[in-house]
Amino acid sequence: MYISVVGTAGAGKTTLFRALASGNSYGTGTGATLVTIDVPDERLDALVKIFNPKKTVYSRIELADTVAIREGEVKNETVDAKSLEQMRKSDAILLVLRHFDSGTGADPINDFQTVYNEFILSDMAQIEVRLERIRKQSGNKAQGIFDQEKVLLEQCLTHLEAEQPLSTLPLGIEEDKRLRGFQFLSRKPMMIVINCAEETLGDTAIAARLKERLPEHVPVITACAQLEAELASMAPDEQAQFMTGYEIKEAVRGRIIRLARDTLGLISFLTVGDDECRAWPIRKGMTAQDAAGTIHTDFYQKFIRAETVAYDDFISLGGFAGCKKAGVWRLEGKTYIVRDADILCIRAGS
Ligand SMILES: Nc1nc2c(ncn2[C@@H]2O[C@H](COP(=O)(O)OP(=O)(O)OP(=O)(O)O)[C@@H](O)[C@H]2O)c(=O)[nH]1
Ligand SMILES: [Mg+2]
Repeated sequence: MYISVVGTAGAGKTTLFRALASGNSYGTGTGATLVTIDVPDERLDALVKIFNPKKTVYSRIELADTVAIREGEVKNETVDAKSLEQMRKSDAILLVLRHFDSGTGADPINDFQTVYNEFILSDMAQIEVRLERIRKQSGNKAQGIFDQEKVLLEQCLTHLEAEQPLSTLPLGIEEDKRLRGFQFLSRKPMMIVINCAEETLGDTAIAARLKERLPEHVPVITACAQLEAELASMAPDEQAQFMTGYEIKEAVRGRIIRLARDTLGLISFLTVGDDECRAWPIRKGMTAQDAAGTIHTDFYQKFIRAETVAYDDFISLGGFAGCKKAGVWRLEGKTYIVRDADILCIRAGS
């Protein structure tokens, strides 16, 4: 799962990135900075205690800290190239809005609009270039395919011209697939963090005002990135006291990881063994065969059955033998819809 932290200049992107990256090393330099973080998983931890495997693999998030977005720069592609590349290949955008005064006042709504406009204009520019190319191809043998693409892109363009992000354009599965290659920024799921000063941390009014401008599905949270970065750098015993002192109920890292999983509709299935215990992130609604394919493409082709046990059953019944005895150990077929925290063992042909 790729997530880019974006925002206007001095919004607190790097500070939030540091809070999220805590404990994981990352390079510094010009352009985008990348870090890979493990998704904490209590269920995997419990299984590791039971199996004591040689290797434990958590789900991972690849996070990019990007360079500030200034008016006109994304649209004209003069923004830092590495940052733009990261934003485009992201599965989701984490937008940071400054709600602390850094000498020039703070206007999170205006900053939001700046970024949103840039995304919309950038997508429009991309579409116009593509449409121009399609026009030049007219008379080509593959005209039918070009015509279909043209209709779809013109539909997108009309939507964008009405200042609507592509994330709100309802499309069929095939059309959605056709658009994927363009990596349109305004079609990406977005999560917003309003970066507050310590004093404005309890202010809910700004989030409410922002929500009025947003499509319903865009989540907004408030946090103080500076406090969170400090918190993340502390020893665990200091953290509890710090959190009580500042009335932080849960560190922003956990909140954002959960938000990202919800926003992207992700769940995890688990595999266990003496060699490796692992959490595998998949999209909700995936079949057992698709899930098997995420482990190994061969498993998709040669899928026979998935031995399946729910994590809660596994724990409460003391393992596979107990589950078999209780009749909750199952052999599921190709079309079984995998549930969150299913423990799977894929049977595949050779
Ligand atoms: N008061 C306050 N200051 C903050 C907070 N978050 C960041 N800052 C300060 O704001 C300044 C900019 O923070 P950065 O994290 O570098 O912001 P950025 O968005 O990465 O900035 P650019 O990459 O230069 O666009 C730094 O001096 C931070 O210490 C916050 O939550 N509260
Ligand atoms: Mg920065």
